[in-house]
Amino acid sequence: HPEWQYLDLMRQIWEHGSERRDRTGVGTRSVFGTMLRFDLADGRMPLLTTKRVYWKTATREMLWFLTGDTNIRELCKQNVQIWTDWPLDTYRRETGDDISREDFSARIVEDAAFAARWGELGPVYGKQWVDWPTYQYQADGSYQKGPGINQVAQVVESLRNNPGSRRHIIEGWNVAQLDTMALPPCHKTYQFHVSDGRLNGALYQRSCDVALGLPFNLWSAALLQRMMAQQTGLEPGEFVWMGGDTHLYLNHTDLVEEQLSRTPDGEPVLTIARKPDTIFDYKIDDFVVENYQPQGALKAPIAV
Ligand code: UFP
Repeated sequence: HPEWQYLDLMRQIWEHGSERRDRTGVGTRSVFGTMLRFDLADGRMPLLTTKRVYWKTATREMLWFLTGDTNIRELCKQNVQIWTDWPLDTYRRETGDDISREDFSARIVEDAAFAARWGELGPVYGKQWVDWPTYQYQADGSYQKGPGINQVAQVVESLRNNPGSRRHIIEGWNVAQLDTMALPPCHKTYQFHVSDGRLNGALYQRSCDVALGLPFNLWSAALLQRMMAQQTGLEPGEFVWMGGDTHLYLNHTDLVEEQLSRTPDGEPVLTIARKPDTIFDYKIDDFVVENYQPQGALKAPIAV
C-alpha cells in the first residue's frame, strides 16, 4: 500500500531523527532530504487512511490560493481555520486582548474593516502564484510597479503549447517579500512534467511537519496536479514529494505512537465531476472522493 511510505518516514524520523531546537521552541526530531512517490492513475490520491484527513478543508484552501487572496476572511467564512492562528497571535500580541480563536474568527467574518486590519497574511502563496509582483526599471535607474505574473496560468499554457519544456514551475519563494509573509512558504516549488501523455508533478517542501502538515500537503499538491491534468487534457501521472527539513514535533508522541500502530486500508479515489473552463473556476462541489473509510482522526497541538 502506498501509504506505508508515509508511515515508514514517520517511524524513521521518530526513531533516528536528530533532535533539534526549532523556531517554535517546541523541539523536533528531524531528517533532511526525503522523498515519497505516488501513482495518481485511475483517480488514486495520496489521502491517508490511517487517520481521517479533512481533504475538503485542504481543497478549500487550494481553491483560495488560486483566487490570489491572502486574507483569512474567505477561509473563516467557510469555517476553515488553518491560517487563523498566525493573525490571531499577532492580534493578541499587539492589542493584549486574549480573545478566543472562535471569537476572533467570527469577528473577521462579521466585520470587514476588522478583517482588513487583522486578517492579512501578507503576500503568501496566492499572491505569488497568480500575481507575482514585477518592477520595470527606468532609464534613470528608478522603477515602477509592473504587471503581476500569473504563474499558474502560464504553466497551464506552457503545458498545452510546449509540453516537453523543463520549465513548468510555480514558485512561492519570493526572496524580496519573505519578511512580510505570515509564514514563508513551506510548499515552495511545484514542477510539472509531461511524458507519454501523462502529467507528472513534483513538490519541493523546504520544511515539513510530518504529523499535521504533510497529510494536507500531499493531498493538496496531488489535487493541483489533477486540476492541471484535466485542464491540459493529460492523464494524471506520478506525484513526487520531496522534503527538506522533515520533522516530527516532540509533543506529537501520542499521535505518532497511535498512528504507527495502524495499518493502511483501502484506496480512496478522487473524481472531478465537471471540467471547468479554466483552472481558476473549480468549486468545492466539483470534487468527489469515494472509497474513503479512514481510521479515527488524531489530534495534536500545532506549533505556531
Ligand atoms: N508546515 C507544514 N506544511 C505547511 C505549512 C507549514 O508542514 O503547509 F504551512 C509546518 C512546517 C514547520 C512549520 O513545522 O509549519 C513552519 O515553520 P518554519 O517556517 O520555521 O519552517
